[in-house]
Amino acid sequence: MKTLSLFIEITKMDPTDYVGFTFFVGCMAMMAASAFFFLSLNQFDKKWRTSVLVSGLITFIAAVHYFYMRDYWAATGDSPTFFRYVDWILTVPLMCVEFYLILKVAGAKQSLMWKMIGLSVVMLVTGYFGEAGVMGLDAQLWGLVSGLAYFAIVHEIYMGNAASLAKSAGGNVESAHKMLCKFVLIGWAIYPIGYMAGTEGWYSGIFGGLPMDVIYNVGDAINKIGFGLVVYNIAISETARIKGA
Ligand SMILES: *C/C=C(C)/C=C/C=C(C)/C=C/C1=C(C)CCCC1(C)C
Repeated sequence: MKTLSLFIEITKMDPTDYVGFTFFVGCMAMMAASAFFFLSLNQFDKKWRTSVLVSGLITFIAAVHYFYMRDYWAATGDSPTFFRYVDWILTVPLMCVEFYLILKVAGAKQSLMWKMIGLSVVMLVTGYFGEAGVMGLDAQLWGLVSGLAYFAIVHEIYMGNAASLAKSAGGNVESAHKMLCKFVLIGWAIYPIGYMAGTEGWYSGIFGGLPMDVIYNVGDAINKIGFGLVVYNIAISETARIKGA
């Protein structure tokens, strides 16, 4: 009889390793959410399937990155900054796409989507430069530029073209848009706190010492899964409305 030996390396987890723990839970949560969104697709009217599909893609892309980040952390004890930003640069623009897809029924143009995607890329690339210490500029300056791009996104969805489209659509579209706005204003504000916890600056006295990765992991769970559920909800109510009509 042949014997097969498997070499699986499993690192023991320290029960006080909250970073490792939240990476682990993050893997499961993102995976479960993806299964939930993908398996629900058939129940929606065609018009709304793409939106829920994108919700699933966001959590699925995050799940894959979380597996990498969990292993990276377990093996090195360092923050997986690179994987973190690769994840964000793929998923945050997809969240901008969600705004566009929801507002499309109200006549949103692709230019709105590209504007938001552009701003989100500026926000993330400058944030990465700050965390990675690129060009000798300090983290405070990169963080400031990133923060300005973030405010430009907030401005667009609360006071710009996106806001007026949502208002003109009314009903479910308007309330879903408002909910997503709150995720961006409150949920996304978690990230600059993580950034200030992990980099040096005037803010170090306030946020220094907080666990950056735990903050980012909590932020991701709230924003990726919660945001997806808002989209799932409008898909349900709009499907019911279309069928009833
Ligand atoms: C799923 C991942 C999401 C929703 C990530 C969002 C990330 C941000 C909103 C990051 C924002 C940042 C600032 C506003 C300033 C400091 C640098 C960043 C990149 C952490």
